Amino acid sequence: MMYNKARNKQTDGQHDRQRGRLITFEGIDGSGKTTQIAHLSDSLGTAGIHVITLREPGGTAISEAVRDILLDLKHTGMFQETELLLFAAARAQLVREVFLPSLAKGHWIICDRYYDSTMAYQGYGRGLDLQAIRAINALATDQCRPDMTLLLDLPAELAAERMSQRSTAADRIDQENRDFMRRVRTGYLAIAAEEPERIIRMDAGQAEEALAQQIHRQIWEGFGI
Ligand code: T5A
Repeated sequence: MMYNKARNKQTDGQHDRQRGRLITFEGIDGSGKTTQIAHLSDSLGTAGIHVITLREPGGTAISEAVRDILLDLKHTGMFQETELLLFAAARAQLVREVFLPSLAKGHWIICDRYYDSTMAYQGYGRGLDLQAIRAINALATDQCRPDMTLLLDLPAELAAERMSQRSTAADRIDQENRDFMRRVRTGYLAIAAEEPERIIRMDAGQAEEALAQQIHRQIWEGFGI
């Protein structure tokens, strides 16, 4: 499905940041977000559009410190509610310190994960109350919504296979079991069905270059580049 430019203009009025653009990438662990963000950032740069690339949790000194707490393998005793609120805390800082001022200056931002991750992981994955998460997300984000979200959709088995082939060590959430990641994927698909104008599902099982070209087409078409 191609991104609906006309529809998105209506939601732009939600915040005073008309000039910048916020693109987010979502998907289960190992779905290829980091890889595709690098391709997109390069191709936008070649087109003369400078982009800021960020990741969640992270992107500010405070948010990176919260990330360390969240992903530390030692923290096996973390309660689900603590986890939810820490993700929200990291996000609240990122939105106010980086997103809103940068978007107001007209910068483009690509962010690896945003509030849809919390709905998918803490909501559908952990089973925390979805309405409560929506309210917490609203507070954390100050209604700053992405202009477009690319959901890299991949079966949990394939993502796990890719992760097992790379050299970096697993973090606390990487270590969740396959059923957890299946529920997260189901959650993402449900979220995407609720907001088809914003969230574009991409087949992340295809080859890296082919997916990069599809994403390129979506962005160029969606933003009239
Ligand atoms: N989290 C996060 C929550 O629970 N709630 C929240 O609110 C938020 C914001 C973050 C963790 O926190 C959780 C989700 C996560 O578990 P992270 O380290 O940032 O942790 O983890 P991820 O975002 O999942 O990042 P990953 O690096 O693990 O996965 P990516 O970026 O999706 O995948 P990528 O690009 O690194 O690719 C994975 C491997 O596959 C290969 C790559 O070379 C790499 O080896 N690959 C491909 N192989 C074949 N074909 C392709 N098309 C490929 N594309 C990539």
